[in-house]
Amino acid sequence: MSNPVSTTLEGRVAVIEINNPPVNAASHAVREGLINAVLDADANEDADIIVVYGGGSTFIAGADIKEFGKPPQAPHLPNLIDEMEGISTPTVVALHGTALGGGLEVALGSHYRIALPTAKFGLPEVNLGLLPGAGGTQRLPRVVPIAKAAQMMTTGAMIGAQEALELGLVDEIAEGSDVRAAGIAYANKLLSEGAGVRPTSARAPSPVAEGELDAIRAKVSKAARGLIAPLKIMDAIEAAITLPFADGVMRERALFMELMADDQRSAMIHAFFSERQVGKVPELKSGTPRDISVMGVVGGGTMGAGIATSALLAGLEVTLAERDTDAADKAFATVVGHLDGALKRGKLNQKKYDAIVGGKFRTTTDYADFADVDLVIEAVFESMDVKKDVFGQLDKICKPGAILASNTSYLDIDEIAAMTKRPEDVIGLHFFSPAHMMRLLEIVVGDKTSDDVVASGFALAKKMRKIAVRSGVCDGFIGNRILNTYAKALNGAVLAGASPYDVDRAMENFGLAMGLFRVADLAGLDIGWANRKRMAATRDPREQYSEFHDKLCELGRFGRKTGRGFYIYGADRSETKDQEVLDMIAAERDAKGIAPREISDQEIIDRYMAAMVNESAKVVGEGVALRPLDVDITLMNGYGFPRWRGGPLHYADTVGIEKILNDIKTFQKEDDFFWQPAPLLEKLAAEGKTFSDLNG
Ligand code: T1G
Repeated sequence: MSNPVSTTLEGRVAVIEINNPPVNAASHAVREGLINAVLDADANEDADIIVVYGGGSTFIAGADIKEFGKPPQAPHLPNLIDEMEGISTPTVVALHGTALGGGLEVALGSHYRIALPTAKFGLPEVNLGLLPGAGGTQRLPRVVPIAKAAQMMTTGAMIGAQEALELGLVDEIAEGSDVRAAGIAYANKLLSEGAGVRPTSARAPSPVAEGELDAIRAKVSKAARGLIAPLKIMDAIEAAITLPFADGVMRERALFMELMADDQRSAMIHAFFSERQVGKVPELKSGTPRDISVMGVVGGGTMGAGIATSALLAGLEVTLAERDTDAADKAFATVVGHLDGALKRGKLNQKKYDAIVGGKFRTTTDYADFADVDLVIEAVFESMDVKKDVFGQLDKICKPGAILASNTSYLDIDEIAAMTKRPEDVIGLHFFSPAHMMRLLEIVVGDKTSDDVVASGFALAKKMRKIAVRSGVCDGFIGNRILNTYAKALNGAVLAGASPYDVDRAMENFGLAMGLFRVADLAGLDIGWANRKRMAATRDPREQYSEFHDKLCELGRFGRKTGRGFYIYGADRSETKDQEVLDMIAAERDAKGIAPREISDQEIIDRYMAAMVNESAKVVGEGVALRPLDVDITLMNGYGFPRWRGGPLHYADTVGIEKILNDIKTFQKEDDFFWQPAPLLEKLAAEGKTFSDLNG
């Protein structure tokens, strides 16, 4: 492999360029090339100062994640940075793009830092279940305030150049966009000022007030919810404050190796690469995306308004239709409310806001206004008849080549497409609520959907900054089909003896933000009720159906929105368990002759995971999902499955497919109809293979 690092001499300045596209990851070749270039420049009598910068679009965006889990090769990044910091020639890093992880650590090991105005900085190792392992936990607290260092490392959030300057993380912000020229100019300025070496490690850590670290640690551990890296980061920061630099670095190394060996690391790296892999679908090779700059939205309810907002934030023009003017005005106000929030959060600037509210966003009560849109998406009531009627009308109105999309979360896209003369232009775009916040988008491909239309869906998702997952057609697609299945398994656990509150506790201790019954109350129990009614006619009589959900709905208890569901919701935002729910369940057990028994939290999780993995294996086996990673991404980004477990199928590989299969066979004894092992699961077990073998 050619050396990705090159050096040129500009006057008295040795200019070192790193070129390892696409993100200048600090691979072995980069590390080797960089340390040699720096030591050569230090020894070069013609060079009085050294500039290091990244070729292409960014400075080093971190260690090469693809090398993790493999035998580490010297030079190691921590040693490279220590050597770089310790030389006698002043070094400058010129920063643009994203200086992340090991990249920011290289910058912190340099004596001076200059940045372009658009540069971004971060230590996102925590998002990989790791901590900054090349001195970052020891050097950052010597440059920025402790609270900021902790916030940057425990959240992985990036900061911009202006904030970095104010914090002292960078010394200067250059004008223009030529990072190489900026670096050289700044180096010459430093030379003219007689600037010398300035090792960060020689600085004292930023001051910390009495009790400040404990207060930060308490906040961090509350937010961690089972992820261990943030707590290890706090241990490393404590070392930075209490130990000499060299000892602090040793402590960092030990903590880093602990995390490297932990399952959470491989789970989160699986999530990182899967999020980039999931968008690689066959239709992108054969299909050509159509330009989508004008969108129509049918329905201004929660989903319609959220979709419109997300499209507007992505720069599209949007026309939203409602049945009458009142409803249209209400939808307009809802969308503007979302935009106000985006303005406050800095996700939208005033100029763009004014352009949107001033005309890029319109409402109507006349479908004829969709005649020229590039794509129209319906988000109307979840009924096949209503959707068929809408698509029949859109088919007559929309221009040739317009894409007709449905936001249905369950219904048969092929049946909807059959209502039009252009089924090849029909696709499912299943957004998740709130659609302007949730990143997941299921792109549902019908039998006749053309490759161009699929490619257009993925291109639109990228524009809307969504993580798009390709799904085939089945009831509930990937996510809701799997949700329905593990919900049935957990309802079964309730009838067998657990309470809904036991189930929620077990799931939240497992790492979910909310358990099944809390989520149901938040989403509204009437949604599930409508779906169960829809399925009633085709429900198999062998299914052990739990009735307590329906009983609650018949009492008008739909959860938070009615102040009562599985929990009672007080005006003071309090939430309490409801004895009436427990009585209702006990009555159903009596009626069905079920003697309740003790169900441990572990058994609840075993049932939850066995049902989820089994149904996921069916979804992959049937080709509804392209790969196991598609299921993992769907459940992590749409159903709150903990990222540090890597998704249900990564989890299954971690605990062993045998274990899952044995659990299914155990539960099968009490319900042979529900617990049918998926053929793919049995095949993988028989062949000693894993789901990751199918991810390609
Ligand atoms: N290593 C290897 N490959 C990487 C990579 C990395 N650090 N970063 C990105 N890629 C690949 C990615 O898989 C994709 O590949 C392509 O580059 C483009 O990425 C010791 C331990 C930089 C903001 O966590 O956040 O340093 O799919 O699609 O949207 O302390 O990539 O094309 O084959 O995401 O423009 C810390 C991770 C590492 C940053 C660019 N660094 N990267 O976003 O492009 S740990 C990170 C990102 C570390 C040290 C430790 C983003 C980006 P492919 P992309 P993008």
